[in-house]
Amino acid sequence: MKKWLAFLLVFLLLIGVSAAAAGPAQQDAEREKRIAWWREARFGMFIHWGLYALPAGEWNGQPIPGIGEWIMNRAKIPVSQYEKLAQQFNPVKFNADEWVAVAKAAGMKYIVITSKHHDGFAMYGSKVSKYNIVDATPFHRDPMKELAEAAKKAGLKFGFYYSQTQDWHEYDGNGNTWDWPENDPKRDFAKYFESKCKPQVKEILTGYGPLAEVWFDTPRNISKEMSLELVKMVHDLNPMCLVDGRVGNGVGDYDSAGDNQISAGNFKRDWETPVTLNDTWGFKKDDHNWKSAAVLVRQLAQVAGRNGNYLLNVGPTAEGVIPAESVERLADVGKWMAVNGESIYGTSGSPLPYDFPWGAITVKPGKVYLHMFEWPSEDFTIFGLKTKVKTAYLLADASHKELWMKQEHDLKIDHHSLTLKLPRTAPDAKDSVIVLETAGAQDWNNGLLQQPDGSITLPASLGGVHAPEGAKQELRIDTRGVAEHWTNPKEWMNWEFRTSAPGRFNLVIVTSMQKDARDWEGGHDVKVHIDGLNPAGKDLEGIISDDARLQNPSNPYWPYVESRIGTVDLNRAASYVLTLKPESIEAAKKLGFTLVSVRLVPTTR
Ligand code: JFZ
Repeated sequence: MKKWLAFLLVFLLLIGVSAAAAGPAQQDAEREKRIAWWREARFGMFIHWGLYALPAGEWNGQPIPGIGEWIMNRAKIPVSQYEKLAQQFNPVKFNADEWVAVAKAAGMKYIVITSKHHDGFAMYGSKVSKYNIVDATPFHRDPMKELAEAAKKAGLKFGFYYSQTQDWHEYDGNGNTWDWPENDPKRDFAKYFESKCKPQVKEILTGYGPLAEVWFDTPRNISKEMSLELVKMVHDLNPMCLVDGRVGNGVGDYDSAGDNQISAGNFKRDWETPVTLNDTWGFKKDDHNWKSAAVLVRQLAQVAGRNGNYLLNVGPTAEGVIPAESVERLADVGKWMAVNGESIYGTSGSPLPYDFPWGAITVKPGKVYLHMFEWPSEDFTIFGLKTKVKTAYLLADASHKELWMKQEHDLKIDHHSLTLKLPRTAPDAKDSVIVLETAGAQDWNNGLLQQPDGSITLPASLGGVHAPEGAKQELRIDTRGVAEHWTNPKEWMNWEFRTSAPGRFNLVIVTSMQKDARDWEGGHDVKVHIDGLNPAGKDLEGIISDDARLQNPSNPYWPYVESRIGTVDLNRAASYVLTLKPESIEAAKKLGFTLVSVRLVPTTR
């Protein structure tokens, strides 16, 4: 064989081997490229639009509880009746440019819209199934083509939601147990996956321009092989297209929080939370429980402060109109973003692993953004920033007039503090942003520190979790930062923390209720021991009781409960270790000890 030919064959073989064996490092490099725009964007529009907008939460004259897009499931509407909705679906007021303009005015950088939700109806011109908006409705247009083009024209990224497992229109799909028995052995999900799911995913990937992401949902019992197959299909057809975490089995490009869930802890990972403007994704004519612009802005800042993306949903009507209340609130958020967007776009999460009662922190190289939800009535102090602050100013002040500040380092206890004098009134009651410009890379003391208000918060998400020697640990901290499956009193937690202002403290334990305050379990008998007291104090013991309710700043659907355990003297500025050991845990409801945090609050407050 000619030498050049042999060389060429070896060269091609080497390329083939290296490409096939793209190891984790290369996959990571590709993901870093793919996700760069998404980290910059931080804020997107979710759109749930489908046949369910017609009944709009009512069926046979009866209101159907729950989220609007689940009406077929909640009212157990047979396919034969539900599919008739297609004949009435004619969104003549749909205007793609208007929808995109609402997103752009809000400061949103990407749009993700339902191409096929659990009801099985395709909102785009599918060749795989006639059950779609072009073939089965009097509209006969493909609104997804119009929306994809409008988004591109406006410079917004565009992606599709696709329900890869649930399909209540199909015998072999998952989830319809009212037309066909759930355990019918002839139902074949693999057949559905091959004949509808994959071909439709290919359609949305190839028919609407380069997608920014495919947002899969409710993986349920899908196999890891199937999840990986979907990821491979997306990345083979469009290497720059992101796949969300709900593709299942932990193989998405980023993590997906539960609906309206604002994650806590491990700030370094990429994650996104989908949030409703009211209490439903799909339009419901009687859902008027709209979140205020202040709640939306604060949630956006809270999520960005935890290194996440905020995907805020609108549910257009069957006529193709985004409800006025949604448009109004998004416009208010957009006014805030027009002034403060720099503190959200392209930022990373707070370097400090705990929350602040006053707001949230986002950072960029050389800048710290303090999001003040509560405006201090006196000087404002923050602990833990070691890096020199060159200047501080209000982001809303175009002149960047410098704020008076004092930065100190108490060498005796290695304690860093920064104090700012602020104007009497907040520039924006929703969230006023203070900018700290720092010299060089920021260095923080990210341990658990006593705060300027004297309080000390020990979050469950930052505690040491311990199980008895050799036993399988059940207690785990979920993405909300709440302890779950803590039903074994032999499992315990501890935290190391530091004080800078000695004193007497009320010891309070915060636990979480479950969604919509539907459930909570108290009565646990807990013991608290603190190492580092001099002289050594006695242990505290108390019962987790519903002494007070706390609004959960991260999520209005999951309220907190405060239980007072006792008082303790921390009479030195020092490091301590607090150990929390249950004597007994009530678990009749299988919820157990849903710890959120242990708090030490000065008795003088
Ligand atoms: C799913 C859908 O069922 C729902 O209709 C909507 O599209 C929403 C965005 O996603 O609902 C979920 C999915 C996951 C969780 C909760 C609701 N979860 O992980 O807690």
